[in-house]
Amino acid sequence: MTTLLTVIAVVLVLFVIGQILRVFELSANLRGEAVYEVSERDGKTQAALMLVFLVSYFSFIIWQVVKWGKLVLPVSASAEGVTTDLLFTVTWAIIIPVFVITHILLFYFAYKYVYDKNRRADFFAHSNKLELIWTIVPTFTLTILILFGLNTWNDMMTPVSDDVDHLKIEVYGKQFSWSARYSGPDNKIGKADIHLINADNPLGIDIRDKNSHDDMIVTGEFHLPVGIPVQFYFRSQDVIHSAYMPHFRAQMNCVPGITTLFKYTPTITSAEMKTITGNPDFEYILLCNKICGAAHYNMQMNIIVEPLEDFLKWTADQPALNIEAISGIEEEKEVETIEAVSEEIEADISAH
Ligand SMILES: [Cu+2]
Repeated sequence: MTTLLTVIAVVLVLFVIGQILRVFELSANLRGEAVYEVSERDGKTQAALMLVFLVSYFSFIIWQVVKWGKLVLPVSASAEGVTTDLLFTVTWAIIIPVFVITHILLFYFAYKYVYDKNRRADFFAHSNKLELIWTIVPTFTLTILILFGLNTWNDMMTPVSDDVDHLKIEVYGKQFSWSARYSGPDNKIGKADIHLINADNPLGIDIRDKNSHDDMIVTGEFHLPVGIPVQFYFRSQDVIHSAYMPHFRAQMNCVPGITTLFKYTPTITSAEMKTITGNPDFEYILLCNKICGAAHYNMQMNIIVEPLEDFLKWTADQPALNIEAISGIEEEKEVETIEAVSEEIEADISAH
């Protein structure tokens, strides 16, 4: 009902505006004025408005930088993030001057070259020199930026080589929580299968794969040792989530049915970052950065970066994977394989 009343009110307001304009038009006709002709005064007003817009537009931008500038992330807490930040800085250094200069010229020229009946425009059809400049300069700049970006991307995406000491963690997203699975002493994450998911085994871990036996699952928060490369694997149970770790400049989609990955090396411990930011409550965080449903905002997990000794102490305190619970359920569940079904059919046929 409210919607209907609102629609009626809007229609009536539009109708009244239409009628008022019509009255203006008729009265101007009576005075013998040409309503649809742009007068010199109209032109001057528009030209002045261009300058007003230019000033208010830039004032608004400066105000935004001052007002929200404090929300900018602190220094990158990962080695790879430093390159990502540099890529951003270089991009800003190029686009900010271009943005400022083009916008000042755009509105200033609209003001300066307002219609003047005594002025004639130059006829200027083509210039090969200009065409070359505005084709080559952007091509060259963009090629450098793209190559730089690709290089940074490859750096984060190439898996850590097995020759390098590193940690493997699987980040698992589901509506609406995260869990992290550590590979354990063998540094191999065990296989998982969506068909094995149940209340005792929410990650669908396949315990027939021996590599899974020493895996360790944590929720709420997960820890990382400083200075050691971490190879992340991402999975999702239901919809697309996005694992976003802003302080490490890292984000990756978690897609049901496939495993995505990236790596980074944390370089600043949580304690050091508390000093850097001057905030004793500071915590690194993993967020979901994909609107994945009603409680999307709830999908977060703290990340604690600490020296290796503390990390090892923390891992020792974590409960091991509950293989009994997982396997108990597994035995009760009879998996219907194609072979079993065809054997049944064959037995059925021979019985008749
Ligand atoms: Cu999500």
